[in-house]
Amino acid sequence: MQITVKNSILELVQGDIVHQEVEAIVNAANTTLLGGGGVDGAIHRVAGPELLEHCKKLGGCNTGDAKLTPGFRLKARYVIHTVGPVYRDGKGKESALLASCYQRSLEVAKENQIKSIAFPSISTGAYRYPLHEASRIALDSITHFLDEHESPEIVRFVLFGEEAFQTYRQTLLEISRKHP
Ligand code: AR6
Repeated sequence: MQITVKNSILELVQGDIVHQEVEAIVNAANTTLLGGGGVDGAIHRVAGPELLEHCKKLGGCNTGDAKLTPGFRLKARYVIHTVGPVYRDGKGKESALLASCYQRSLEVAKENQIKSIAFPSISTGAYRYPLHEASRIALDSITHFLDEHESPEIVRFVLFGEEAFQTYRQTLLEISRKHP
């Protein structure tokens, strides 16, 4: 499924982010940037040990921020590492921090003239953000950014599994009424 926002395409696919042929893939990392499970583990496994060596020099990353590295052995030329919030009860800064992950990743992409980018569903695995709420924040942040900046040309969400895909699909259908 895809929608057009200004000059960009926002699309949803079900699959594994490490196989995406885009210029940059986004990693759902932690503040150390030294690897972990989930998407982070999968990306490091395919990128190879050079990625960890490179990340060690970055001095970590704050929650809600994003940092760029090469993709090493990945098909993607770059990895943009962002750190999502750990979900507690939704009453704190979780939603602002999650929105910031998408915004900062897209800013980093723009600064580096990246034309195509793939995102995983940040914070909805080990960090336990409820999928439906997270999908709304993710897709709202991205459509807002594309509306204002008209870059990158392609933003792809890569959802791992049927439930995540269907949840994002439903949310994108709701949003697409605002971007016919
Ligand atoms: N491709 C696409 N999506 C994936 C993949 C994949 N290969 N693998 C998992 N997902 P998570 P978080 C989905 O836990 O919640 C790590 O240890 C998964 O189903 O990867 O932000 C880090 O080092 C879920 O919907 O990231 C941090 O410590 C979504 O990606 C912590 O986990 C995010 O799940 C970050 O937790």
